[in-house]
Amino acid sequence: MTVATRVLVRPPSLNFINALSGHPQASQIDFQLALKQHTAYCKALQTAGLAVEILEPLDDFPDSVFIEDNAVILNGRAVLCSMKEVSRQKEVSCLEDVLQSRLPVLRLQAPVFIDGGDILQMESTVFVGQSQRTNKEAVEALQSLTSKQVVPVRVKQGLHLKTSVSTLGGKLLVINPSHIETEPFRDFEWIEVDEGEAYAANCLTVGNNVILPAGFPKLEQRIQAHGLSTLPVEMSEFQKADGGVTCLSLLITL
Ligand code: CIR
Repeated sequence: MTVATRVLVRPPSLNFINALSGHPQASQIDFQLALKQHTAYCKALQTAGLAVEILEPLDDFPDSVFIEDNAVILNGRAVLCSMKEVSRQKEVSCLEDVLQSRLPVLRLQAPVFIDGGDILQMESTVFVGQSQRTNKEAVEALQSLTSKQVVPVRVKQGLHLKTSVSTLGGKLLVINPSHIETEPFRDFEWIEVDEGEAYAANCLTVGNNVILPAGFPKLEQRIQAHGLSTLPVEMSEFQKADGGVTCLSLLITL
């Protein structure tokens, strides 16, 4: 399994309070608290062993903190996403230059629509959420770029595939089975999140460390029972903008 050693993050800009969101507390985002939480998140990435590169905040793009959605790193190449949300499309162009100096870059175009939050990469399979943001054309486009099997997964509720499934490494996943189709994961073992802990189904594994939102003790204990270390981070302000821990970083695997 290729392990990421570098990660790109983009701190929230003042405009973050206007992020797209269906969350009932979307209008109550506290920008200063979001900044503080973002800094602590970066520290957790470092603790997990990653070299963290902090990009410039983008004042014009409220959702640009969710950098995971802008690109997919596949086979040592950066695949720039064709994002369905008009307000997010130019985030991708802003990232293009940054990525071009680091690895080969290619860009997907409509009729493909894809957000990085819908892409879950495992050892020999790439799972692609079929969500409000990512279509079947994205499955075909990614299949033409990798020899891994590319498998569509129906997202029944929630924004993205990875809102409801995360890898813990190897063949182990965390899943919220009420929000996504589980049949495509039949060859995997998984921990099911409890009712009330659905938000923690989005967590970020780096080697033996799992970064997860703070306040979900049942899941945390079950992850630890698998011999993994947990790094809880406060995520309240990003949750109000429909984002989770994976959304805040772009892992570079070469
Ligand atoms: C959006 O609606 O696009 C942002 N407010 C949230 C994006 C979260 N990203 C992710 O799950 N990968």
